[in-house]
Amino acid sequence: MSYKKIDGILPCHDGKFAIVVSRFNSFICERLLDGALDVLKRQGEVAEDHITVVHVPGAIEIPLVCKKLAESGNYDAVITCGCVIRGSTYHFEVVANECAKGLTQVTLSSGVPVTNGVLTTDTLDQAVQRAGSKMGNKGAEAASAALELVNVIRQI
Ligand code: INI
Repeated sequence: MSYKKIDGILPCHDGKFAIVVSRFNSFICERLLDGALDVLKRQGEVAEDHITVVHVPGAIEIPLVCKKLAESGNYDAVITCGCVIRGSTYHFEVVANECAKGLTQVTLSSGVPVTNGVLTTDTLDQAVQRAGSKMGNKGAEAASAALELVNVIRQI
């Protein structure tokens, strides 16, 4: 007996992708965007005219725009790039939790993968480390997950 195996591969020439990027902590978010674009182009082999980049004010606004993009029927996956850094108030928890919850809700309700490239860190240094330095690039990770999911879903 041999089983059917479904594994995501990364190349996705005809896939259409949207990237939602937060302006809050833009110094970090633009590096996450660089990482996401690099993976889409070099590993996904996605043409630039199949990629749409949307900027929003902050992480709280990311899920709504993802929902509009996912429901438009124009994209196979939506990638997010954001950065929430802990301050001295409860606001961090609200922004970080509501954003993550919103992304999951949009994924499940729309059936379009929305991948999470939103950093939630205690310090700016931790964010820098995850935006293209020693701990990788969370935007690149989210783009890679999006490519893989599009290919997995196409095989199901
Ligand atoms: N938005 C972020 O993307 N990151 C943060 O760290 C952050 N903090 O800490 O406040 C943040 N707040 C703004 C929020 O996302 C909304 O844009 C704002 O509340 C307007 O709705």
